[in-house]
Amino acid sequence: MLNLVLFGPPGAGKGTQSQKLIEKYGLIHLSTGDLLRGEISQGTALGLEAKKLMDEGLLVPDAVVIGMISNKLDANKDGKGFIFDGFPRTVAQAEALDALLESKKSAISGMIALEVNDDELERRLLLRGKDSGRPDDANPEVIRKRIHEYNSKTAPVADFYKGQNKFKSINGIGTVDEIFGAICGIIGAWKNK
Ligand code: B4P
Repeated sequence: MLNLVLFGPPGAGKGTQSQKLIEKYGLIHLSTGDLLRGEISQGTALGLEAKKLMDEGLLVPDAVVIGMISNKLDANKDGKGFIFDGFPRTVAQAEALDALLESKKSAISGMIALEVNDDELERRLLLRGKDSGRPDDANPEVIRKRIHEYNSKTAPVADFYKGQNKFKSINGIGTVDEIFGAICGIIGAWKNK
């Protein structure tokens, strides 16, 4: 089973690369951002609570996203593995994910981080905001808040996986295919271990 955490700041290209990885490896894609946007579009109580925070560029509470991921793991027991996209975003989420997987006799294979500088992130997200309709992509102030949340709460998650010897990082600037090639190289090395 291949359980991959795709990591990086907002706009690093996690969602973009996930689409290509699903096709190549047949993995199940678990994006907490997509799951939360699904709750918002259905108008659930969870979605209404999440929307306020997301529109401000803030993280949603750990218990909410951990509960969503737990449900999805239970609903997809027989897959070839998972891509965790945008999750875990805090150390508490990383610890909870380890415990959830351990209870299913599984584990994270590794984390791959996409490195992109702040100016490029802001450029990409503002560009996407022009036609995505995502309120959190439309406003430079909200984008900067998301990057700040990443640096203060999410970046430490990399140390969590470094401590387990499961961390790799690559340059997230380049063509989508170049970056995909670098990710596949790392996965290939894990599979041959
Ligand atoms: P997410 O939905 O996870 O989104 P993201 O971080 O903005 O984007 P991603 O890195 O996937 O970028 P993408 O490939 O789309 O989070 C949204 C919000 O949800 C968070 O701010 C938070 O409030 C909440 N949330 C989600 N998960 C949470 C959690 N676990 N805990 C708490 N809160 C949570 O790429 C971006 C753009 O760049 C696209 O337009 C793409 O076309 C472009 N791009 C991609 N690769 C490129 C390349 N190589 N060159 C040029 N452009 C590229």
